[in-house]
Amino acid sequence: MSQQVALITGITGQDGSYLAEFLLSKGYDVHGVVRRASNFNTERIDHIYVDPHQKGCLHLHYGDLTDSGALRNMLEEVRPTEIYNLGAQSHVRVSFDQPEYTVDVVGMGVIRLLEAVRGHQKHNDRQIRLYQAGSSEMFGSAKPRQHELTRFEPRSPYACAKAYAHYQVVNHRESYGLFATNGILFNHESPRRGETFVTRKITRAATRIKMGLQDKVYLGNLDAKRDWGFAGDYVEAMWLMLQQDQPDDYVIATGTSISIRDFLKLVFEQLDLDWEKHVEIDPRYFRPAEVDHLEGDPSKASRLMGWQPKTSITELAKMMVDSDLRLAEKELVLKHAGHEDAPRGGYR
Ligand code: NDP
Ligand code: GDR
Repeated sequence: MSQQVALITGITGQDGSYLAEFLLSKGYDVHGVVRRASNFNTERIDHIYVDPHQKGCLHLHYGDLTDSGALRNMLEEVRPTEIYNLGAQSHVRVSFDQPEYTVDVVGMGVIRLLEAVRGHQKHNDRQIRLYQAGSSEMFGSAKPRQHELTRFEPRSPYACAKAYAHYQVVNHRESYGLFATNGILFNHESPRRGETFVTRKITRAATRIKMGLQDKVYLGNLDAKRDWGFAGDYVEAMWLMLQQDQPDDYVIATGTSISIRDFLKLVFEQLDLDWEKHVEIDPRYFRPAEVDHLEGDPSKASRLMGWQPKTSITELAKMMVDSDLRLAEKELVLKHAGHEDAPRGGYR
């Protein structure tokens, strides 16, 4: 088989980093799109960029989902066999503050990419398979358990933009025969999760509290329920979707859900702490519209691709707590050496 070449948008994010590791381990030539930033933003992939022992190769290119010319040029240069579109302004709460920008990247970004793929295929007589990172947020207020045929009832600018992207992918598949697949992934977390998402915010705070580095954590709605899996398990599902004979849409989830309050208990108990002594509610973290309960039915993915989640919520919480404990320990050493960090920003 000829060399598989993957192009990943959002490679610097949580999922991008796990997916890049996974594809490199399978011998892929991996290319990633990186945004220009005034600080280094490749922390999550630096270990694979410098490691010369990986089987494949990792290459980075400047680009952005708002820049269609750059996307088209990249396809000509990289000539990928598979594209994984993970790039996004992915924070639901922030999408209420930046609706236009979010829709531009999350919604319009996908049509820019689809059109670039369509043009490339037409002029080069070669096929590119495309994975689109869809989200359980598209289900919004639809009743659990949600599956591939559940109607979308989005509740945020982010979710509306993801739903738009979903239908564009279906439309390009049906109109032009593109191999374009939607993964509808429920929440997935890891030690690399961004610190402003609720699970990581909690494990980061609880471990810092354990080390005496802070005393309180301020949160919003504790009643919402989510179906949380491990990002490492979910990137394998992305890859499997592009190995099928036909493009399709798949829900990826664990099939169980718990509330934010239950996750708090789970984490604080692992550290022998009483969460109620350390958690305060700050209305700034409430959303104009909330998604109350997401719980997915992954039976199609299991039946057709043999995919199963491997990590329980307790194992996931432990993995995140262990990793954040090590971070907090490092912070403590620095603090004792007189290098105290600035207070963590309240906007998080
Ligand atoms: P992250 O927020 O961790 O990563 C997002 C990535 O997108 C980063 O690499 C970011 O770059 C990049 N990005 C942001 N804006 C642009 C842009 N304008 N052009 C190109 N790239 C951009 O997200 P996750 O890794 O958690 O999620 C990956 C994808 O899956 C996203 O599309 C998300 O919406 C979706 N998703 C995530 C779920 C989850 O639970 N994690 C569940 C369902 C869907 P930078 O590092 O420079 O900011
Ligand atoms: P979500 O994840 O919105 O599901 O989107 P997030 O962790 O931000 O929120 C989950 C739930 O926790 C509640 N919550 C808080 N959330 C944050 N961020 N901060 C808080 O302080 C806080 N307190 C309570 C929220 O109200 C919400 O109900 C994630 C993202 O990765 C999306 O990109 C992805 O599409 C979906 O998961 C599936």
